[in-house]
Amino acid sequence: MLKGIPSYLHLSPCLLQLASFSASVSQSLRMGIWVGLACACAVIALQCLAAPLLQLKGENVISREDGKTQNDLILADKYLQLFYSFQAGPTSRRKRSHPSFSSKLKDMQSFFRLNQTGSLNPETLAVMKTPRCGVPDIQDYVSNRGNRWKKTVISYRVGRYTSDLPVTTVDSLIASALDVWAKASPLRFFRSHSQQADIVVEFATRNHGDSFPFDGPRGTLAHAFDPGEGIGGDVHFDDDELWTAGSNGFNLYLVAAHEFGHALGLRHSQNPESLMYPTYKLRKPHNLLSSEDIININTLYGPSIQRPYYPRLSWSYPFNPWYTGSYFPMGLKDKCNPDLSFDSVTTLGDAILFFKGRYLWIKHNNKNDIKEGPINNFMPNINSKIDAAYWVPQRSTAYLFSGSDFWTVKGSQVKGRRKNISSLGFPAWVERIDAALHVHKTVYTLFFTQNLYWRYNESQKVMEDSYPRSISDDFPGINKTISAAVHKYGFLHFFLGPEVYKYDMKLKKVIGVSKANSWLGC
Ligand code: RSS
Ligand code: CA
Ligand code: ZN
Ligand code: ZN
Repeated sequence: MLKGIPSYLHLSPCLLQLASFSASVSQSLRMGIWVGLACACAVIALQCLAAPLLQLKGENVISREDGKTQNDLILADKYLQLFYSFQAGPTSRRKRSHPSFSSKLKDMQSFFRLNQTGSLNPETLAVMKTPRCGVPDIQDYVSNRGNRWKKTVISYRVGRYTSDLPVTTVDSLIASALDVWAKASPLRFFRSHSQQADIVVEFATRNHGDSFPFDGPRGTLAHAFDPGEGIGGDVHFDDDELWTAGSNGFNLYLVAAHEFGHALGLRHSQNPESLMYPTYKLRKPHNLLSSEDIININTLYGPSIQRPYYPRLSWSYPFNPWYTGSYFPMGLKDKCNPDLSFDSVTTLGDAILFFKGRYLWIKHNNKNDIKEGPINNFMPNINSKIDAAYWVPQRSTAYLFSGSDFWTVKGSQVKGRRKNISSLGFPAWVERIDAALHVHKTVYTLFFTQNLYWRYNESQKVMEDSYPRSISDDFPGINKTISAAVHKYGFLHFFLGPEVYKYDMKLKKVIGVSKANSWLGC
């Protein structure tokens, strides 16, 4: 895989040698001879981008009986080499009727929905002479997938903005464009607030430091680099275009969604209905992806995970109260299973609640007895597994999360209807919360989702701007998915499966590990 070449110019080494098409074609035509194409790939790729308008202007020097000029034939030859992986021998020794020339010509005709004659007719030549960017069609057609990220949680940030749109509009169009792919795949995107990010988005004009200058208004609108280190995955928009959120210019959401396809490793499609089609087309904002786009992203990353259910440490007979057929207390033996883990843990007044499946244990601080039973024995409206829970003492209110919804509980009364977590400021790609805790004596609630955490300000009721952040960066020693979390006795307690990590916020380190079931007196 060639790194650092925008994905839409992902050329095979052979094609790279020919990527100086525009320059070398006109030169070779002028000279009337085949020009050696042994330049270094980077230089050639740069030339390709520097002259992306591949307008195949022959000088029609040598006429031939069949009406085509020698120039047309050289043009066709080079066009097929550049865009259709045509392996050429020296022109003088190769017959134009050679099957591979004809079959590559058919490929090209098929891509442009021309009659597949395999011969260089005027319609085919006209298409070859149409201005276009250096997008190799057939390579995309044969394999629309390239390199891939070796992870599913991908960070992004916007570097330089355009002045065409307010910053907040750009942010939201970029987030929506990423969401197009998040919905169709297991990929999740989060905005990085540090310099480091997998996908860096920038608006730039002409020469902008990556050897692939933009071409001014129109022509190429943007480019993106294949997944990879450094510039890999980055997306650049030509700021000489007029960027809009509507149709009065180029729609940033549509172009960004296409570019993010490249940044995830997708190539062009020949289907005009596909988002990965190589030319700009106004589309309805919903269901941007064709079934081909979806198949291609799924082939790279697997199918989408809608409202995933990750069994953390599943209960097995006889420990699962639902398997026992009994709604009633399981007895000391069961809750003292060393493999016991909780879905969520929260304080509530002077009690601690432990949720597992649809079961609940309630332990009062100064009492040894533990109340237990199905959650709806205690909160009749709730019949679901609780993924995360926290309590805000100032309001004497608990919040219980299940999938992308949450309930507000005062006392044991469920208040109002279940709400969606988007009302707390979570973006659509967060589909469930692993754990939550309220840091007592502050206004902050921390939410944990996979390897990220978020900070919510309970007093202003806003999710703080510089979040999500990485859990392992800010809580050294907490490197696994958090099953449950609680702030108690002045410490944070992270339940990672059957273990509990006691975390000192001042020392910023784990100061002890114990068994989850020790909290139930085992
Ligand atoms: C990409 O594949 O990542 C880039 C692609 C893009 O910019 N395509 C050009 C495009 O559609 N431009 C529209 C404006 C010019 C129209 C004239 C004919 N023409 C991103 C898109 C798919 C969102 C391709 C193109 C069309 C082009 C060109 C390029 C003339 C150079 C010159
Ligand atoms: Ca342009
Ligand atoms: Zn660039
Ligand atoms: Zn493209």
